[in-house]
Amino acid sequence: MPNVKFSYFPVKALGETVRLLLSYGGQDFEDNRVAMEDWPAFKPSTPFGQMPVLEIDGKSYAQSIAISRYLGRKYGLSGADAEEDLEIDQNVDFVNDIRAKAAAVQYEADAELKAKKNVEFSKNVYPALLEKLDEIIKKNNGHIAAGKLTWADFVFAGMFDYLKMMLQMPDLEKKYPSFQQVVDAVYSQPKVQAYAKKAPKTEF
Ligand SMILES: N[C@@H](CCC(=O)N[C@@H](CS)C(=O)NCC(=O)O)C(=O)O
Repeated sequence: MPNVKFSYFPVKALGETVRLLLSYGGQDFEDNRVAMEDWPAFKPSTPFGQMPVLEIDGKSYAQSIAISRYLGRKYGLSGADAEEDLEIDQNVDFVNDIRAKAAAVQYEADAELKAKKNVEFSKNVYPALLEKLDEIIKKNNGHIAAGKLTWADFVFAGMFDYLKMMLQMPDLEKKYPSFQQVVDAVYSQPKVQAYAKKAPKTEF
């Protein structure tokens, strides 16, 4: 078994998917939760000056989606063929687009503009995107793509709390029960469950 160390801030956000996938794969790993005050010293040693970073036998890899795709392939969570892989990538990109749109609003520095954008996006942007995602999940029997459990479900489940925070929609799963179905499909996996039980509890 390779020696694996995973580094990310002490939150779920863009890192939890990798922790969930490593757990699903039965891979022992050092869960290196880097405190904000330790980040400046660690940053220059990372591939792109950002986390998450996955270190395998001393070699560091970055980019959360690329790492997730790699782990998905490794643990049998990819598509059955190139077209299913394309569908998985497509729907992961769509989920990520929703997150990025919401993040752009939440990270807006001007408080007045942020409040304005929040109202505007909640009314005119988010509903259509979330309804489309709901439709996709329903069509895929409670999964993000390919009608089965894939690494795309792990991407969604891992970032779900973060997504809710970014969208400012704490009860998102009540409006879209299909979203909870995806989360449950991942967290009901015995090794993921074992990880979640012992992992530090974080808000997002
Ligand atoms: N595209 C990258 C984005 C990574 C990213 O935005 N990381 C943030 C935390 S979520 C970070 O490292 N911020 C600290 C910094 O940029 O100094 C990925 O998906 O891994």
